[in-house]
Amino acid sequence: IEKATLLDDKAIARSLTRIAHEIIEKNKGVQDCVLIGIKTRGIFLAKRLEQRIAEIEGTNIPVGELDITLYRDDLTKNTDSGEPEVKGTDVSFSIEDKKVILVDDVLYTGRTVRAALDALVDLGRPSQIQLAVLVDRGHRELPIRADYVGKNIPTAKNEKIVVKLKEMDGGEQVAIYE
Ligand code: 3GP
Ligand code: 5GP
Ligand code: MG
Repeated sequence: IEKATLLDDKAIARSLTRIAHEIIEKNKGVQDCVLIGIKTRGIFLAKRLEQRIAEIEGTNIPVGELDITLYRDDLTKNTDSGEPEVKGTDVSFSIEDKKVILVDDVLYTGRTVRAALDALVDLGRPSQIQLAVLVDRGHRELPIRADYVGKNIPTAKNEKIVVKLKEMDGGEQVAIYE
């Protein structure tokens, strides 16, 4: 049951524009920065951030992809059991001594990001790893936090944040469901 729309298309666009500015500000430009999107929607968000950064700074930075899924396919039961597994990486550039900015749609327990950190360390030695998410819904189970957050959305564990992006969902919306 949909309870509320939390971000519409304009709000998503504004959040991403702000995060792009924050990335540039925090890193004093985007020298040595690379973006790596996590599986489906994080990849589209990473590509959008790259476009905005290019518009603002006039610099194109590399964008890579990580595919991380849960071992157990029981998301419909709203269980948090099952550990995330890195299924694939598509990073066609060196991350050695780079500032890697991980991008995901929703940050929840932090286990997906933990798996992503493992995969990155296997690829090389970045000088820094930062994290950008469109939504932080709380309930962390690991000491992981995001450097850039589109919107903090306090949730109950039985609630679900649905993120729709035009690239794959034919619409733009962040909504909360019960
Ligand atoms: P994404 O690939 O765009 O991140 O994990 C597969 C999909 O299921 C995710 O899409 C995500 O949007 C959705 N999803 C919804 N609730 C959950 C959840 O509690 N855990 C996980 N891992 N995914 C969820
Ligand atoms: P975590 O590993 O932090 O528990 O969860 C992060 C990953 O699970 C993200 O990649 C995200 O896709 C997915 N996820 C967790 N909770 C939600 C949610 O409520 N909504 C959506 N859309 N994705 C979620
Ligand atoms: Mg995701």
